[in-house]
Amino acid sequence: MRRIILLMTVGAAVVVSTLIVVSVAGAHKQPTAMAKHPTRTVLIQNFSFKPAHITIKRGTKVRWINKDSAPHTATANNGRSFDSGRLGKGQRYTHTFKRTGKKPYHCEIHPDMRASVVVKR
Ligand SMILES: [Cu+2]
Repeated sequence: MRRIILLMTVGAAVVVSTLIVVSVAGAHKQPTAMAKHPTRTVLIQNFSFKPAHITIKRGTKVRWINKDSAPHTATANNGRSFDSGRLGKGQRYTHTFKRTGKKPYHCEIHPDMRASVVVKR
């Protein structure tokens, strides 16, 4: 009889500790991962940005890829929002747009190369 009581006690202890472990593990579960920021690609090709004008949602990443042999930059006209620096052939630059508004930009090396990103909410 004593042995049965002992077994039941041990059994109950195992059940209780299992419940505690499960609930603690559950509390530590991460919420489902948020969707990654979408990415838009702008090619720099034949001395122009393609597409030259894009409209994106706030939080979108824009990736410029230089397809030309000539070096180019993607530089915000205001000189500080973003600046790729000199991109050689095949090089890329990514910027995440966090603020709304129209962001005109150009190539520092070829100032005739003009384009813009419009960021919406
Ligand atoms: Cu250029």
